[in-house]
Amino acid sequence: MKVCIMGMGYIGFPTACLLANAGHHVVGVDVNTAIINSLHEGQLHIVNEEGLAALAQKVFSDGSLTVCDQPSRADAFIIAVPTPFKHSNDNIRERIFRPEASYQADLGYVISATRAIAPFVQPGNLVILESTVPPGTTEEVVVGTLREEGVDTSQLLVAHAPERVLPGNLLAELVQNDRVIGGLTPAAGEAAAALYRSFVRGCISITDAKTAELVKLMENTYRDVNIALANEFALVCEHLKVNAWEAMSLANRHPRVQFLRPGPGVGGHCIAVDPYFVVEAAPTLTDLIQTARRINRRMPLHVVKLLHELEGNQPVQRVAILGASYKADVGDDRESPSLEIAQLLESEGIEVKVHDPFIARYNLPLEDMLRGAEALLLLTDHAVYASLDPNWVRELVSRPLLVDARGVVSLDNWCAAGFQVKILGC
Ligand code: SAJ
Repeated sequence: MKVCIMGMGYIGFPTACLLANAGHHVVGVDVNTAIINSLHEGQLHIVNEEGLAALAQKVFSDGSLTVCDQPSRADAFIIAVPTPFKHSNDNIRERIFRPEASYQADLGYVISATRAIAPFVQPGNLVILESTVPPGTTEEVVVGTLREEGVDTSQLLVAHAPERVLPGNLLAELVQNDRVIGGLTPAAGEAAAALYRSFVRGCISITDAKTAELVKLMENTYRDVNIALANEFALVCEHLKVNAWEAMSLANRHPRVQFLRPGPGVGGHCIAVDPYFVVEAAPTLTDLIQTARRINRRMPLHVVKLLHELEGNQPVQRVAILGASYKADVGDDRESPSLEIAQLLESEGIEVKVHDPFIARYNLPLEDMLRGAEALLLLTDHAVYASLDPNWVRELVSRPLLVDARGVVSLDNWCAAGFQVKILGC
């Protein structure tokens, strides 16, 4: 089958490689010509993903995958483009305190990708939306836009096929994870499922499009609410002078309890975004979801408060942040709490340096950014930070203050090296 995939991002590109490897002829399309050019030069724009480089090299060299900036006729079209939310204001405090219902889904990329394929869509083609969207988008926006472009959609097979992959384990999860596929008609669901069965080894469940759209949002909202519960108990434990990490570890020994981990906030373009799509669909029925978002969105303020408690009556002027990425051992700073905390500190006139070994612009020599720092904030639990030698760090900083927002450092070792340490949740 010939497949045209719109969006060569961290979902579209690996999916294109897997479909090509499964015997399809795949054309990958992206409007970002820098991505297309780097792929033509054999350079991947997605790194730290095991097996992806080798798979890409194979499907490019055997010609089963080609990439360009324009769609073309195909038997199946997959739309895998971003669906961020609209930031009405880049003022960090404004963003933290904005009401939940003011966060709207930005479907601009979905609409433009749909318009781009319209001239090439033929009766009988399969059109699949992979992007995470508010319930109803597949029918109202994808089919609606195709109709606006003059396409007779009555003969199309249209479906929604959300992904569940965890960055850092993309290929394995795209192949192994179960998948939910929702068709606007049963035939569309079956046709989409048949296409994904060419590389998915997990169980494929077929339902209708709106159910599949909501299931995806439910999965990520579930995670956001449970992270908020962990964060709220971290605040309670600080108040009661209980070690939250010990308490949650003990609570998790219950066969039906599974606390997630407290942290400096929720980043990434999924968990931090998708719950708002549910709020947008049912603003008066989502008190818990909105409260959880508020709890998680305000964690960066709490980390700044921990720093100010640690500095006492000698305000710090230079802070070093360990970790720009929104989560451990990946290089992605979208909606990252680390960068929000940096903005909050800079708004107080504090000089902030950010280090991250997974993101090129922050991958400066660690000792250079530690030198002279008056306080360290460990905000991303990259494995490399958990193994830092506190005595080596002590030699570099001008004041031994550490806030650990991920509960990963050894309190005894850092205190023995002369640090005053605040651990979130303790
Ligand atoms: N986080 C915590 N505590 C935790 C877990 C996560 O504070 O216990 C924070 C992380 O530090 C990060 C954010 O939440 O800032 C999101 O982290 P994540 O581990 O949920 O990872 P994502 O957003 O990369 O992936 C999620 C996954 N969804 C679920 O686990 C339900 C993934 O399967 C989805 O495919 C992905 O969203 C997506 O694309 O929707």
